[in-house]
Amino acid sequence: MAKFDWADPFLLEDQLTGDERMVRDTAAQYAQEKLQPRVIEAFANETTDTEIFREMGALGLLGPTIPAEYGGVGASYVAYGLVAREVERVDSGYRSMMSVQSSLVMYPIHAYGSEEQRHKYLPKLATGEWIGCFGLTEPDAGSDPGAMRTRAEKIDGGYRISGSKTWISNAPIADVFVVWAKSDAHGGAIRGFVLEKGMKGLSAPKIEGKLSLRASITGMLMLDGVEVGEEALLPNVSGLKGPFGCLNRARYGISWGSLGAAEFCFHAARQYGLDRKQFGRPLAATQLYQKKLADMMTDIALGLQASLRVGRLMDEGRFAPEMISIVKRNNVGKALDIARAARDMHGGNGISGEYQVMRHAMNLETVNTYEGAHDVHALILGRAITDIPAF
Ligand code: TGC
Ligand code: FAD
Repeated sequence: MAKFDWADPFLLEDQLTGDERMVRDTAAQYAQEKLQPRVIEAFANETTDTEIFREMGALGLLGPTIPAEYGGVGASYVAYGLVAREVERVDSGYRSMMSVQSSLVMYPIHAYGSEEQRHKYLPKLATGEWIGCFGLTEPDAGSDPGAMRTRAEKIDGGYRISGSKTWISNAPIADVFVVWAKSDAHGGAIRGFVLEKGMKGLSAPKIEGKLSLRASITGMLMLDGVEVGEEALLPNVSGLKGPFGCLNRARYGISWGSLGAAEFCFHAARQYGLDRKQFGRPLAATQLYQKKLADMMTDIALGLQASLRVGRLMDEGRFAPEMISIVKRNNVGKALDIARAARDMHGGNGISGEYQVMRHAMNLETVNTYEGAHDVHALILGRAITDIPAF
């Protein structure tokens, strides 16, 4: 019989390859040694340290699944998920910075871009010298991106892009902007364009005063007749399946990342319950406290197994987007419940920045909404089950 390990109930460790463990260990060491000491202040002061991109790039953590020829390390999707878990164990905002760069900027340039675009952008995005953002959401088109109003109008030698995007991670500090717009020249189909900082008519003001993801900067994109050449168009995809192809990768990473945040909260609540005495005994000696810990451990263990399975299927090219909806929706929802419970189990200390559980809970509120809100993923699954779109 095996000895039970409460921190790894189903021996996830045994199911990873040596390469996957090596990437995970690199990310874990970086996250604990370099990110953890900065995060409490960064969240409190709402500051984003752009040096983080360079540090992650130097360790191969940006776009790890991209082939080496373009600056990536050709890692598996399981390894990518493990990196997200370690980074988000510290803060969802740091994982956000990394996953936008990897899944929402480098992935589309690699998957849908021309050879020139790949060589121009990917190596500098991989090192973190350039920062990227992904503009899909608009003030009047969030869960329903097909209703976007941003337009690309054909002009001599290129396009003129007009519209606005909102809630765009990394936008105010971005050098490279992957922007989705309805293109008149392509029958109104949604097409992707790669824009660059400094283009006339392009601005990215910061959204101030967020109570969530405060260590990750968010902005709007104002596109006031931005003129680009033909070379800015991503040539190899047309329609909503372009942005959704990117979202599949980012949502999958979030399914792992959110459980990293949940593990932090679970471990913190366990330790707090062992240390803190009330009524003459540790809180962890009470039945209610133990039940909460048992629920946390169970949900994390089941969620990690599910994400590992989806990651393996992605690596084999056998995934369906609905599988990703299951793990994104379930794991983020469970992580949010766990973070809220951990906050409660810390009593008054739970609201202080020092104990960190409330920061995770506040962050996970965003994670539950972006990349497809919790209920929108229920509707994606409902459509798959019934064949009836109920959006
Ligand atoms: P629908 O009719 O379902 O599909 C339109 C076309 O897209 C294809 N498609 C997909 N392709 C690949 N992967 C997927 N997951 C796909 N889902 C759909 C589909 O086959 C079809 O292709 P074609 O060739 O037939 O045209 O489109 P709909 O308009 O009915 O969509 C409904 C719904 C709810 C599924 C969708 O709109 C949705 O997912 N809404 C949520 C929006 C969302 O997730 N936004 C995220 C913005 S980015 C972000 O939040 C980044 S945060 C990053 C961070 O900081 O970490
Ligand atoms: P809405 O679509 O208005 O939804 C509001 C509520 O209504 C939700 O609870 C939703 O579940 C529910 N709802 C919607 N439709 C239905 C329906 N048919 N039936 C039942 N309920 C429904 N976007 C980007 O493009 N790039 C980014 O980098 C990016 N980063 C972000 C960073 C942060 C910090 C935040 C907060 C958001 C970010 N987003 C980004 C935007 C994010 O993807 C959207 O907020 C999300 O898709 C939801 O859209 P919405 O906010 O317009 O909400």
